[in-house]
Amino acid sequence: MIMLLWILLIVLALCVVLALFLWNFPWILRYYTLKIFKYDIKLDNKAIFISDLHVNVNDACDGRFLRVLGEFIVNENVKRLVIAGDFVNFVHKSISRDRLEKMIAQAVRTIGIPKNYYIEIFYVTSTTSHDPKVSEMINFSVDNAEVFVIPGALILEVNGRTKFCVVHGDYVSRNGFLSSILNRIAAIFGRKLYLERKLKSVIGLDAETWLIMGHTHMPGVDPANRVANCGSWGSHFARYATRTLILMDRGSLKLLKNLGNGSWATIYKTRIVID
Ligand SMILES: [Mn+2]
Repeated sequence: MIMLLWILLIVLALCVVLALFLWNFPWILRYYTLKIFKYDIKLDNKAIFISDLHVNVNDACDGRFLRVLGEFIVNENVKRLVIAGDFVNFVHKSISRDRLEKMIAQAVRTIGIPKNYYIEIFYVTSTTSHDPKVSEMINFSVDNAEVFVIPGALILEVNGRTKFCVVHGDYVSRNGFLSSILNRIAAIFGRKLYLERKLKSVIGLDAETWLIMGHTHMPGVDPANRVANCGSWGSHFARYATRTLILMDRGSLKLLKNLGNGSWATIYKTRIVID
């Protein structure tokens, strides 16, 4: 009898582990899919890719250090900012259009974008993480900034050619902490940016397209596999802010790190081919 109880307990535990496993990796059962939005952009301007800002939208005093972003954007004259999810610290639930606009306006001001500065902000939301839940592309202005809230994935076609797919990254592994552990373990075995590469194949992107994500809070660029991670600006359990961003400037892709005192270091630079 006790033996049977043990067997039942073990079977139950295995079922729970299997359920959590399938829950964490949505692409296995595809119990939901990523929506993909495409934009055709010209490459006469620079673009910044950034993620995991985790702006505390309920706390007006928080996030002052994020103003270095606004300064950098103005100094570099960047007119396109692409945010790969976790822009705000919120919960993944539906909110009214009015509340969404107010929340994003607060976040845009927190990162120090001047009110008179024109910029297009593409905010790609996560599908399960800290971003509010939206079901379709939403467009509105915050001061002089044009904001596009895009749920799921954004493909930026540069000069009519597909070049960048921007996504938060939770679709490949929902739990952010577990994702960072998985990428660390994979890196030990020589497979850097493993989840980025996995997601690229899950989405079915061609080898030429760059996949840019966040989520793991671990920055990196792999030009051979054309995947990159923006890092993070918010501290989380066992994961500290890397204060990094990716700057696309015509023929190059740079991973930059903010060192404080207004200075930035180039951690990585690679050439990209844009026809
Ligand atoms: Mn995050």
